[in-house]
Amino acid sequence: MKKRFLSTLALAGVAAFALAACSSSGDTESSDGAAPADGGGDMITVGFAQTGSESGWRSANTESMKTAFSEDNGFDLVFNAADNDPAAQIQAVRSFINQGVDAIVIAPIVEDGWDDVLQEASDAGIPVILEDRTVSASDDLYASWVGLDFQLEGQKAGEWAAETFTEPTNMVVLEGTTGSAPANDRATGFDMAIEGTPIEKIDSQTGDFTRDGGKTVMESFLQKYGADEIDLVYAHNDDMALGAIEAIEAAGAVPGEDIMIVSIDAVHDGMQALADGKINYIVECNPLLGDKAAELVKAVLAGDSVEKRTIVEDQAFDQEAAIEALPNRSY
Ligand code: GZL
Ligand code: ZN
Repeated sequence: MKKRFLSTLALAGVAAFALAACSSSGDTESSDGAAPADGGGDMITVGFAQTGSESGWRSANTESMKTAFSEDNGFDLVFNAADNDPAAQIQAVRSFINQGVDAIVIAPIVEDGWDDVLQEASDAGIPVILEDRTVSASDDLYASWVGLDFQLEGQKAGEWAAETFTEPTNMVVLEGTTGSAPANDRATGFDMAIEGTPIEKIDSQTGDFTRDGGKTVMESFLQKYGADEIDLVYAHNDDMALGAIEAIEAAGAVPGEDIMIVSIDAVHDGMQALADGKINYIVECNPLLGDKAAELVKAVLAGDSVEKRTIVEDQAFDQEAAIEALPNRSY
């Protein structure tokens, strides 16, 4: 907030005193002798526009971000969760610009529609860092993105399916939020990996990354085709897979056996279902992006040059690996 504060003071004609006071505190060590968090000793005000709270993954990601953007780390965090509503999320970013925050972090619900508000942030001299999902706007409009390779996640899930299903197979897909980078790219990667295999996608519909969405869509697929006609479910995230498990069991079929399931995220409840044999394979999507995002904000505000893209590594789990990994996972 210091930048905006000073410009206001300058207008009020008390610039000399305020500038001197601020720059001298900027030069001196903080009280405990350690170098101030952001070099200037002042708190960095960050507006964080989160998608909402649609899944277990999102809770872990929000936790990671709030931990990293703490007061102890030199941040004053203004947090907004947009309840999976792209218009509300853009409104939140606009309000951060009007508040004159020092930096803005966004986990963009959908890829498109960001050009105008990102341009407004740029015009206001407020750097934007993207975390998790990304946008289709030009990368001149944001300082950096830290996230995951969603297409590779889809590809890994598809490669498992291609290896596992060598006979004619009917697959249904529970898609993530329509227009989101993970939904788009996980579909692309998976479809490429199963090209030429006997796996046929008989239906595909969005469950919006939520358990309820996954359950409702799976119920409609079971109504439409009957459990016997569905061999495989590809869920773009664990929460929808967990909803699908409920629907499959309610229909009297056995998830992981009669109808096999491949999913993405590797959140705790998904890994538990995998350990229990109700999901057959999960590709991880690492939600712990807070530290890297905070590092990028500090570097950008300090005027350092930063990588435009930072991709965080993912791994994949079968049942045995899930049983082994479960006790040590933090989310
Ligand atoms: C992926 C993230 C997705 C998760 C879902 O990085 O954006 O959104 O896969 C979450 O669980 O809702
Ligand atoms: Zn994309």
